[in-house]
Amino acid sequence: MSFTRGFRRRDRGPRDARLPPGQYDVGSDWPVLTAEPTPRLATDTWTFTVEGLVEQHKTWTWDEMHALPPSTFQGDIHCVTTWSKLGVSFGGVSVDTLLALARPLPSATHVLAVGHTGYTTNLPLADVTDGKAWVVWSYDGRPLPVEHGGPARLLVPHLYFWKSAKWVAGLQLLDHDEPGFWEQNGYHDRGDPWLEQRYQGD
Ligand SMILES: Nc1nc2c(c(=O)[nH]1)N[C@H]1C(S)=C(S)[C@@H](COP(=O)(O)O)O[C@H]1N2
Ligand SMILES: [Mo]
Repeated sequence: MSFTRGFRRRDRGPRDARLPPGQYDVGSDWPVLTAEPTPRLATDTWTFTVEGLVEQHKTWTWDEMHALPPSTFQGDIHCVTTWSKLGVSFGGVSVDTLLALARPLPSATHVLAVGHTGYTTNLPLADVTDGKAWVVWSYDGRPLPVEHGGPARLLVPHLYFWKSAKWVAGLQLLDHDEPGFWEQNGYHDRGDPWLEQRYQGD
């Protein structure tokens, strides 16, 4: 009997502990999932806005965003359609940095992330604070490809990837939960992959 050490297959062999239940490792692929036509956004007119229940409504231009303290994420992303991508790295700015400047009011409990295309997704404020969410414009040290949300997308890697709005335009701070695009179409309100919160009722 002989073994090939390190032999791995996608559907056999030891399961990577980084994979949440029901997920598989997509490897070097990166599937594209987009509900709307892919927009071409020019960075010289691009803006990101934090508004709603904040002390200071804030809008940043592309250059202003890049002047903020940089922040990177290294880890894994999980799509509700069951693929996960392990060991990815993104660069941009922490949502904490943006909220520290806009200063959410005590009444703010949720955010609605809005895309330049009109795509929306909702999150509890606690899911985008304390180092859990980013606005990112680089992937693996290169500009984020347009089909993956470039020039910039939201990144909330601890939740299913539909929460990571591509072509993100801003965050609205709310005192209530407001279901976004997929959440209105049967997907779970929060979407924790470790709890398999895929659909409403999960
Ligand atoms: N604007 C926008 N953002 C979006 C989506 C979308 O359709 N439009 N799809 C979501 C879903 S369901 C997933 S799985 C990821 C896919 O990101 P990717 O295409 O970079 O893999 O983006 C999320 N963000
Ligand atoms: Mo998805």
